[in-house]
Amino acid sequence: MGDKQSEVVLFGTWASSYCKRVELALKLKGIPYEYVEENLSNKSELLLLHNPVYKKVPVLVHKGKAIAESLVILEYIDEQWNNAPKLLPDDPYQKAKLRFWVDFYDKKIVLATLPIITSKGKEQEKAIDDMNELIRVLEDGIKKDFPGKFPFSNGQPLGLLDIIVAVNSCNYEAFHEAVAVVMSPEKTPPHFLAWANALKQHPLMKESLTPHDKLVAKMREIYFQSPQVRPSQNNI
Ligand SMILES: N[C@@H](CCC(=O)N[C@@H](CS)C(=O)NCC(=O)O)C(=O)O
Repeated sequence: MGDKQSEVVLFGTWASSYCKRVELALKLKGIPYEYVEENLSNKSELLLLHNPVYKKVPVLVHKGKAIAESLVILEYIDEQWNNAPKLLPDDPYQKAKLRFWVDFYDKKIVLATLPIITSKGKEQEKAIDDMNELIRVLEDGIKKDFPGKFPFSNGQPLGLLDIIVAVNSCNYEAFHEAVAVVMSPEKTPPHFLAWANALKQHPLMKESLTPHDKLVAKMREIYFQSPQVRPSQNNI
């Protein structure tokens, strides 16, 4: 359980990319924290107390005060510990643009995974094409709004958008093995693919990514629980 003495406590669950976002931001800023692993099928009283509205992880507790929702938490971390590396740019317009693409990634691209894991065959192929089309929109948008910044490469400090993209896209090989090939040189816009690969090589990602086999097992569990995918009695 969360030790009341710790100044920063993160309530999370290991397989959640939303929680990984917060973990990465804390590590990137060098903030010491205590981690509390939640069992989502039996949530702790502390989690329900700290996030009574959504009852979800991640929750960050700083000096006894709770903050919920990963993107809110990331902005809080950047403002509260405003040492380098900065997760958001200082310039208001650049900041607004960055927030726009983070929001697009969160609302469109993350959610586009759902039709892929709840389908198979032709329907799944269509869902994969739709996902790559959204990635193309993101890639074009970033090129336009942040000229010369693409590809965000190895060696550069990670920013908010890198974190958001990294926690999902760096795992693409596990997703391929467990569910289906979504990102490939044939279908995926090249700069985005190069970005995902560069992020995967970042030392922090290497240290923080869930081991491939553990993730494949979890993704398979989720995929085969999906009613559209699970073989029905009639199909056997
Ligand atoms: N919008 C939230 C999403 C968080 C979320 O969906 N958390 C999941 C784990 S990945 C959760 O706690 N689910 C428990 C539940 O829905 O009861 C965020 O960005 O933090």
